[in-house]
Amino acid sequence: MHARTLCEDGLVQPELEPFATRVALETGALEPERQVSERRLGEMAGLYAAPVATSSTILVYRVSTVPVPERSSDLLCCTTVIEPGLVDDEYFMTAGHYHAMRDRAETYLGLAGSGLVILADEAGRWRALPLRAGDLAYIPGGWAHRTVNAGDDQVRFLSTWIADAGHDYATIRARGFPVRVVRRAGEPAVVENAAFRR
Ligand code: M6P
Ligand code: ZN
Repeated sequence: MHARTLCEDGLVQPELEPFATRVALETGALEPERQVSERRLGEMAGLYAAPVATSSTILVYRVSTVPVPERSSDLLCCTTVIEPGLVDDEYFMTAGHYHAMRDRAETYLGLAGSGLVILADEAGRWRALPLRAGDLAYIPGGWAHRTVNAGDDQVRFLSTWIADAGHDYATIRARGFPVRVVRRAGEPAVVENAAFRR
């Protein structure tokens, strides 16, 4: 146990005050909103199969975070809202990452829309999990994760993960995921990613 949290009488001394945050289910916003980041299409050039203008300011997704100390005894929570859209035939998605601390797990709870969580491990195995309202996706340590909006409406979900996990984006930038999610005859299809490097 962490020495700082132990009193002389052996009782755990809480370091943080309990707090409540509202998740506005109809928008995915947090109330109050404290830390919001937006990912625009231009920043995602190279992640989609098709070329993307680095100048594109089209909003792809927004992340609202509940800030807490980034240590193993805390849990980070955020909501993510992915807009519907396509880059050529590839659905809008998050950048995707491994955790810098590879063994750290995460959960996603779907709030709205029709999403897919694509997972990959460093041996090149992959999985796809559904993410619609009420779906809980469990992401064990060692699995990179990317969320795809495979529908026509916003995908909104709540994530919770061990707060010291960190984001490793570089490995995904360099290797990609083994699969992509594309629209075929109006329906989502998971297809091999020709550019994937193990
Ligand atoms: C989820 C969590 C966050 C992540 C966000 C966007 O909410 O996994 O940690 O930041 O999705 O995904 P990415 O960081 O890959 O762009
Ligand atoms: Zn993560």
